[in-house]
Amino acid sequence: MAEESPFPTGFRLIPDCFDKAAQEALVDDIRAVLRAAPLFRPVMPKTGKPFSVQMSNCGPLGWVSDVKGYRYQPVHPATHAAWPQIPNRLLDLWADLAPEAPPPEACLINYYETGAKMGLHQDKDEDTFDAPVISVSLGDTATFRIGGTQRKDPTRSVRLASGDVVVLGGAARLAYHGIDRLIAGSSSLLKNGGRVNLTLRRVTRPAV
Ligand code: MD6
Ligand code: FE
Repeated sequence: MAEESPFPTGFRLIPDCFDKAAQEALVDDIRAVLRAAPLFRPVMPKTGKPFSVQMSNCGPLGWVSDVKGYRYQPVHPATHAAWPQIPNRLLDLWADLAPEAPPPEACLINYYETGAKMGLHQDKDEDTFDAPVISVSLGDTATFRIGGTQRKDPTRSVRLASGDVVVLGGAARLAYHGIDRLIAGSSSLLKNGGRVNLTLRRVTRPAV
């Protein structure tokens, strides 16, 4: 059998980091965020092609994409209101897993309906790559693909189930990664199905 490419150093998967009760509490937190900052469907820079996922954010900064490009901004693109605060449950997760890092400034909320996917990308719109990116998956299981720091590097895939946490730190901070597909009906956490992924990031360099 062909050997699988190794996970990059600094990639960490924590299965079942949130138990069922904690997942339900987190879903309630996110529903409250989305009432204030509704999901929107971003479009690709230049082409204007819509993403298959819908997005929102919480935290002082939110990641957006439109025909002008990718960027972080302090307000929702449609309502122009400041993003809601990052729920304490997620700040606690960050403090546990990245105790050395300054606090996260952005939490991107990605909502996948069945059939949605996310192409291979690097998280590189931040001013600093010192802190890790930490993600939480909720709802249907997805296949996550991860490679190296070059797009052509070999990749491998791993399933992310509800409650799983991924840390991309160290050499894996700039690893290419994406979501190939969802396994429809694999979770009953979200009443309409689908999957939510939350990614916590530090965006700015802390003042020294
Ligand atoms: C997703 N995740 O799981 C997409 N980025 O839906 C990401 O793009 C991601 O899981 C950086 C770090 C962890 C991630
Ligand atoms: Fe990412």
